[in-house]
Amino acid sequence: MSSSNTQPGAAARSGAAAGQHLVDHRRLGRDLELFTTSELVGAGLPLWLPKGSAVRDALAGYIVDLERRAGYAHVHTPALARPELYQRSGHLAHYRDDMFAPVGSGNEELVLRPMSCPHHALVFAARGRSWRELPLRIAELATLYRDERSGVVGGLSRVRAMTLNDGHIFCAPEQLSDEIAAAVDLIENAYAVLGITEYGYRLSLRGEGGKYVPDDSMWERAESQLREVLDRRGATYEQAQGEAAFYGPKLDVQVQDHRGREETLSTVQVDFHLPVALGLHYAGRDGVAATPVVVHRGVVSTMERMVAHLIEIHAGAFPVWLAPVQVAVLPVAEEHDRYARGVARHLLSAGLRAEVDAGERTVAARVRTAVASKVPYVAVVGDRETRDGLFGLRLRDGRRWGPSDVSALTALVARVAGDRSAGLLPDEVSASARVVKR
Ligand code: TSB
Ligand code: ZN
Repeated sequence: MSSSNTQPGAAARSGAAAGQHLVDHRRLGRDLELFTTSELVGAGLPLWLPKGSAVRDALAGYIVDLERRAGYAHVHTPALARPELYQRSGHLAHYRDDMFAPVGSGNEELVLRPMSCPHHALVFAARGRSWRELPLRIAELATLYRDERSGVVGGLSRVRAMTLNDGHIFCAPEQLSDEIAAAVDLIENAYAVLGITEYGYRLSLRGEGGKYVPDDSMWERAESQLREVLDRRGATYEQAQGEAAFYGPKLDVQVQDHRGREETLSTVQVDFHLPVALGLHYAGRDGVAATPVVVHRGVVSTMERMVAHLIEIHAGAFPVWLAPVQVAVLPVAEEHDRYARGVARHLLSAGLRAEVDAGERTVAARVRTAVASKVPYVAVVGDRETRDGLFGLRLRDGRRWGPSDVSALTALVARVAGDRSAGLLPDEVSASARVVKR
């Protein structure tokens, strides 16, 4: 696997060799109360706790906003469909092993979808389309179900019910390479904001056997389009036979987990098959009906796999905008509770995530808990703070900022979160003398 290989000729080196020591997200997920599992629910079916859900919702909000700005239209489609849809799309012939058995409802059978592409194709086909509407970019945070073997599921990274940051671009053949490149740009932008620096590209090609739709010329065209985009960027990439989707080759973004095992995070896939299988058409410039090409892409993967990876690379110390609790407010004694709650309410009403820890334990013990939970900012309020209305923040990295009034502190945290900055203080504040090392 190569590292940050957007640079031409970047040396192939593994994330582990580059010095990344990742922590098992399952352990951190439990310790930080992000998610849990229950035998009563089943293997590969994690329950997101409030703190994990806060991280996930921040991620989802970010990616939906990024897509909207990139010209995507978001839809909502059901996680069920009649088997006939998956018969026609080819999933039942080529992807059945990964699908749950149909569920009955009276005398009608329905399948839990393993992918949302057929549904999005029907969004395309909701009415006649013209070449003027292309590329039509349809996106959804799509809930999918895959019957992964219970032996291979674990934590959040491989699950059986998942929500994919999914999107399908319906375009004319001559728009294909620009759309692939734009999807790769979105991935690189998102990785920069999420703090993902160790990754490599993989061109996933078909292998032997009947897993793949036949039609050699289609596979060759799709593969050469992906190669052209990678080459144009000067990116290095690995190739893997037998890792394609059944409908076409993929440009996969590979990362490593805490065990050094490689997994696919983002993906961009070229598909000439689905539009034919579902009879998609648009009126071409010359008035003649033409068949679109589909680009399938997942920018930040499934919420499950991406949050697992973010937990591991940040060791639970998420950037402020993703942190489940952004500010912990600790009253020194009972008489400071009211004031502390007012501070938290002020932060909450500014859209921030704040929590009051007014437990029995000493302030020092509660500070230690907040630090162990990787909370970016801790505000301790005692006599002086309550009297003057001025207080300081202890930063996760050991620095301090303040004292200042609640409005200024709220504005500071809101700005760091709103900018989705990697750091804990805006640059010009960070440089100021009011920041002292502990
Ligand atoms: C991108 N039809 C395409 C879609 O339009 C698709 O479903 N591709 S996929 O099968 O490759 O899945 C997309 C991404 O979902 C993968 O790259 C991977 O990051 C993630 N994913 C796949 N299976 C699981 C799983 N069992 N648990 C968590 N995430 C998964
Ligand atoms: Zn798809």
